[in-house]
Amino acid sequence: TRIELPKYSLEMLEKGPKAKFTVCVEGNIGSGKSTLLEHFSKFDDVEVLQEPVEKWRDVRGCNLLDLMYKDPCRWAHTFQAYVQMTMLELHLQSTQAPVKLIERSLYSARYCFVENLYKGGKMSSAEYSVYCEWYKMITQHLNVNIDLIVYLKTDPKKLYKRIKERSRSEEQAIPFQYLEALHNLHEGWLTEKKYPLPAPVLVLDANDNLSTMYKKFEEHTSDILCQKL
Ligand code: DCP
Repeated sequence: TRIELPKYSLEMLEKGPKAKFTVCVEGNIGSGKSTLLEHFSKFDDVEVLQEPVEKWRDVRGCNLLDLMYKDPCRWAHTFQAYVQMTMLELHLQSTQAPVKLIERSLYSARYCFVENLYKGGKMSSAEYSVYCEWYKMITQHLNVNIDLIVYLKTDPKKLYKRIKERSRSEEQAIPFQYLEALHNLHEGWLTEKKYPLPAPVLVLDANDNLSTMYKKFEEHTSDILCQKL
């Protein structure tokens, strides 16, 4: 007997032929991922899936994002375990449009954030190993394929300023060194190929102001949407 799955079909869960062109937008905290998503959401053939930050801020009343920043040694693993689950939901979510545009991915959580927390002593070896075993199981057996990564590369000094300006309360105590370490890990993963890369990478310099960034998005529309429009 086949087990009935509540939300995902077996075809979606198993690695199978890809139906969609899936693009993930990556970049450090405050690099402008949401701006890019908002820009491309106006195209009919694109379905945008935003990172579930609001879920992380309210898990049955608990603000896990806040707990993670306030006491990372206690909460980093719990937080990243939940991020992994909610990101998997985005990877598996079925969409109608030919292009599926996702904010971040399981991969940046693994190779940038978790790596940083572990190297910085905020996750124990046991916690890191449990996280990595889940990651391995998910990426080996479920359909988390992506076709393109758009990397918004930004100077961490700029990001530090932007984060202060947007004043998301949980992020106000983020030290500059944290952004610098995350920047180096994004670079290591996306440009220096120190970790496995699931797709080709389009690098966009994201240091510019908003109007210049919108122009860049327009110039790169066909690259980002695989000329499907
Ligand atoms: N975060 C984390 N671990 C992850 C993913 C995110 O600790 N695996 C944290 C970092 C930020 C918050 O969650 O405090 C949101 O992170 P993002 O950089 O993904 O999103 P932003 O909203 O900062 O993106 P942007 O400003 O580029 O639109």
